[in-house]
Amino acid sequence: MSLWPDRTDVMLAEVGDFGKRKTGYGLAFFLLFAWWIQQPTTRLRRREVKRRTFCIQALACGFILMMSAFTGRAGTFRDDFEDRNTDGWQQFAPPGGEMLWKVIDGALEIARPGTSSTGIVTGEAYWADYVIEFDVLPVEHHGEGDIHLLARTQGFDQLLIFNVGDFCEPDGVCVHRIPGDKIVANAPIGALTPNEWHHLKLAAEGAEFTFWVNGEKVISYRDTDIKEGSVGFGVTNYTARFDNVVITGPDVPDFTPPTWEVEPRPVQPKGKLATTWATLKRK
Ligand SMILES: [Ca+2]
Ligand SMILES: [Ca+2]
Repeated sequence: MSLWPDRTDVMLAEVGDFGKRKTGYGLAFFLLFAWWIQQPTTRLRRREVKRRTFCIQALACGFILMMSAFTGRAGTFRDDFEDRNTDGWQQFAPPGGEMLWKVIDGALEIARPGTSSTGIVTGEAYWADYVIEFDVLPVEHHGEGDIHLLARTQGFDQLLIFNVGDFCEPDGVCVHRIPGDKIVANAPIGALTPNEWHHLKLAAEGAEFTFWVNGEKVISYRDTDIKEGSVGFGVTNYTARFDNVVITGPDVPDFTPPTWEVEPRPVQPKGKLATTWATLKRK
């Protein structure tokens, strides 16, 4: 199932699909040309056949080089939500029902008090390697909960949740792995300070996952089994705003909204994170 709807952000899907169509047409044309050029005619001499075969080999090398360059090119998807819609995004949890995520003042806002999570994702199930980063503003902390970054998501059967909050034990970052439903890594950096913008970033490269909070690398996690899936974010027991999403990767289509501002939003300096984690043990 594609997450890209046929509306404003249809350009995203178009860019990706166009690339695949172009590749298919190029391959078909090349094979047809290779077949045609080697067809012997009554006037064709042995030397001419040799010359044409050499041409075919040279063209094949060029085509392979072109294809490897094309398929190895990483795309970049950006969303600043200034167009006031959630096109290209799909609410991941809770499934079905009312859309909880709303664009307010050019940012994606979610209000989710209580212990039930919600998430929103973008991309495709076959996306493997990518880097995602975004700004997040915890507006209200309703109780024990987290801001989530969701990676390699295949519905509820598989996902890695990089939590930042005070649900982790101790407070800070913890990685929740599904399947298994267990915490597989943590970093006691404290919860995010409310009402300040923060910057979260994750790199998923093969089996290696690296997670940064406000520019500081806080988690390196290795997982050889969770290989593909869409990407996004979510909250539990928070009201929060998300903005300035940037995703890069080999499968990611290029899209930058015309309203995109290159200047990153300032984040709080290191050291202002909550520091109560060291003494808290709740379980
Ligand atoms: Ca914005
Ligand atoms: Ca949009």
